Amino acid sequence: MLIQLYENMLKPRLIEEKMLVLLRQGKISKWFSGIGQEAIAVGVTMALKKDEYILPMHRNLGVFTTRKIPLYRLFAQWQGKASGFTKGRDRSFHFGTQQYKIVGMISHLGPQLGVADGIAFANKLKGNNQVTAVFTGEGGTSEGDFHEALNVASVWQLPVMFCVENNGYGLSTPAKEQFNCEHLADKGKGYGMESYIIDGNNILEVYTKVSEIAESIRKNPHPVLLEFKTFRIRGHEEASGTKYVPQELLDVWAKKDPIENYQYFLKEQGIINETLEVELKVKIAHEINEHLEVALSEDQIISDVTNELNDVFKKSVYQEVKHDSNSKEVRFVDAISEGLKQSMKRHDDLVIMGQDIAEYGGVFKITEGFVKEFGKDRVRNTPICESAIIETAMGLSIAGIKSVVELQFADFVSSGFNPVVNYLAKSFYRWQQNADIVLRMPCGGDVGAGPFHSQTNEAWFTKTPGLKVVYPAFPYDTKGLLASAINDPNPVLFFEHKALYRSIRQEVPIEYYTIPLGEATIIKEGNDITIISYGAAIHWALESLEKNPDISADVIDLRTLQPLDSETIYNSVRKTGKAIILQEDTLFGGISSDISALIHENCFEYLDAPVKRVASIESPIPFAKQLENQYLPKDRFEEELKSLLNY
Ligand SMILES: Cc1ncc(C[n+]2csc(CCOP(=O)(O)OP(=O)(O)O)c2C)c(N)n1
Ligand SMILES: [Mg+2]
Repeated sequence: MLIQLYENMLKPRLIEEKMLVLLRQGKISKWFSGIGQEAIAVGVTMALKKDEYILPMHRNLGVFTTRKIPLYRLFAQWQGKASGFTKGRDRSFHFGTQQYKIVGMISHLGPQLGVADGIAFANKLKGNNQVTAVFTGEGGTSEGDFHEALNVASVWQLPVMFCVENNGYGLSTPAKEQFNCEHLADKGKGYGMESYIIDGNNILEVYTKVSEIAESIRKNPHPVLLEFKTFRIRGHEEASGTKYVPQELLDVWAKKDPIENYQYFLKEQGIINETLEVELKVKIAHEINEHLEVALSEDQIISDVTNELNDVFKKSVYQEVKHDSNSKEVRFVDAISEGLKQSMKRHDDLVIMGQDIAEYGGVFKITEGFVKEFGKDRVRNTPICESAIIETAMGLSIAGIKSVVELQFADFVSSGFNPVVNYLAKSFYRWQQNADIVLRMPCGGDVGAGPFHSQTNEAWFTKTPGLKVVYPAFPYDTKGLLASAINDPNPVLFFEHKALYRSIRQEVPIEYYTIPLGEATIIKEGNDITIISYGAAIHWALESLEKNPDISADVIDLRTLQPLDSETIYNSVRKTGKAIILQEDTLFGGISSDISALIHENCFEYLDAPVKRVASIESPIPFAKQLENQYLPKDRFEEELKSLLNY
């Protein structure tokens, strides 16, 4: 074991020395050096079992090498080649691998911590006594994600080890400009969490202490905060240098090199000698050269557009479940509640998380009674921390568990925006790890609730590749689409218009059934014009038609915005020659603009008039009734419809 620790530290050091040469030769793009910090990555990885997840950062090469990833695969990854882990789609350490139970970082640093919570939560649910280790630099601890992740881990007593590598700097920012307390470990107390300070340059201390702590977590699941004191000997990345670091500091820490000191110790103890040292170094150098040759001789990746587009979402076969004729009239809100409950029964590990969703039943009472039926493990009240909970959902997915997250109001997704658009959306494309998550988004106006409880913010997401966006308008569709969204292994934002919750009723099958995502419906047929809409606005369009029975219109309810059913739109517009799109969101940059462009590009010869978009005015959504009515396009629509018909 003592020699193994030594060899495992030598390997990343020698690889790095080689990489610095390749960097100068322009053969790799960027390099973040972990020289001087190897004891932490190696010690932690050695203290964990092979099947326990580790979530490393950019200075943790030792995690990857200690888990024995073949070196040519790492080299290929850094050169954007096919034997790497991301098919050339992401660089450096931005990848994960289920095979080696490593979940790599996204550039934003902090989200790793919440994802670790999710994996640890899955382990706790499975009762498998596993510990999860996640890394961050001391700079990353200033991010909100750090606070949220530690808080959730403590409240839920998750078996996770938060490993902070305090290496003195975050890029050029010294630790004293990053946080105002003596030790980061001191923060543990505030979170109600055990914490320890460990000499990060002493491999024996790292390995021994982390092994003990890991064992205690396995026996009794709980989170622990570890602060490893260490130092970043080289620049943030090679190009940025160390000019701003006082020479005295570099000198002091140079004497604390973890490998040199350990080597000295091993020799003094008679555990290794000069011959063995040279032997080990030659063996590793040999391995590096051999694997480098393999990677260098591999061709650069060539892929085509179809191939790239095919990898944005995980493929899944739509599971059609038909319903029988037993139905009853229910409200929109009941359809969601029933649908969710039936999915909870169908997927017996499906977890739902959200604020006040357990005993209280959620602010819209959709999960009322769920705790009683499914228990608190599967129906989780969460602290107020959208980022960490969405990251937790990602971690659950990595561990193979589906989840539904209820945003209390769709408006609040902005507090968890980063993990949605950067983690969930990009994960499958980057390293084939799907995000099996549904985010339920109670949204929309006409409820007199002002700028932060009335937005319909689907356009924030429809433009981000990797996300599916569903936005039903009727109870029947809602129930079937929710079931399919949950079955779908990809991240789905499921918009539920609050104004419809208790105002719209429909006959809805009692049993579980599915409706495919990505298919619009024509809810009314006519010849003179095509009306395209979704959500509450569909009902506004129908009201206008009721008032004007002489208007003969196709009414298309999109139901899903991403993927968009453009064929149904084109077929209708080719028949009617006119199209009007009604959208509740503000006009600029909304999906109606894209639909309009698509119609112009694909149906121009069939058009008898320019396509018309009708939407809310370009202001935040106001509170007072008169202002809100003026903001919404409800009343303007009829006028615009008539004017387009008369064009
Ligand atoms: C959200 C975000 N802000 C800023 C950056 C740029 N950035 C990348 S690494 C880094 C410093 C990180 O410092 P620390 O967490 O101490 O890790 P270290 O590099 O010292 O290991 C910065 C500022 C980023 N990647 N993401
Ligand atoms: Mg740092």
